[in-house]
Amino acid sequence: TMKGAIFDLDGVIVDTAKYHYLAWQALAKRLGFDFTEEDNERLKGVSRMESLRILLEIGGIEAGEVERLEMAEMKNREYVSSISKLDPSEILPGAREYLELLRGRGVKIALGSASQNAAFILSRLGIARLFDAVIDGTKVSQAKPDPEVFLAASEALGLRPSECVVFEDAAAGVQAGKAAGCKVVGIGSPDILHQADRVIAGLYELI
Ligand code: G16
Ligand code: MG
Repeated sequence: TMKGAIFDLDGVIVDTAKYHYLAWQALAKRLGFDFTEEDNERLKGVSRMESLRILLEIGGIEAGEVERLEMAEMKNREYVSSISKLDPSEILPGAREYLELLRGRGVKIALGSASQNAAFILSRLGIARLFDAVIDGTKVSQAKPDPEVFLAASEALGLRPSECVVFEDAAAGVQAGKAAGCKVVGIGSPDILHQADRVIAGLYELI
């Protein structure tokens, strides 16, 4: 039985992908190329610097380390300005209810996100208090599909990975959860998330 639940943020609790997209698109435009919604799919669940690497590859642009850091900084400023307007109405259907249901059952809850803006987003959404631990991009160095974020989250909950269930929308995240030794519920399409133990369309299915 599940003693701990570890939630990815973007695509599971809130759709921040659209704000990431707008910010990456603005950067691409400054650099003189088009960045499509289809291209954006490749950035889901991927860390900021790896996202930038993919974006520059799409645009066929070479840039050194210092320049890359400046670009990532520019994108993040744009992104943070749009997520500053987030409010609880943007919590994905069923997410809050499911978190509350789990708490009522005594299940420990952690966040396992690649984002360095995760704590800010949870507070904007008004759900920070529902998490016993927050493991995010400020605390881990290896990006999903590396299991680090989920190993750290289960440890922070004082549980073994095998006692935890990971909820993930990205293929790399599902892979990371399995590699950590957790059970994984994929959120999205079974075609993409076939490595998950179970796939659902959204957390509303579980309430
Ligand atoms: C999220 C998004 C990614 C984003 C990453 C880093 O991951 O899915 O697109 O690049 O965080 O975000 P930031 O630039 O805010 O550090 P997750 O793990 O919550 O799905
Ligand atoms: Mg995600």
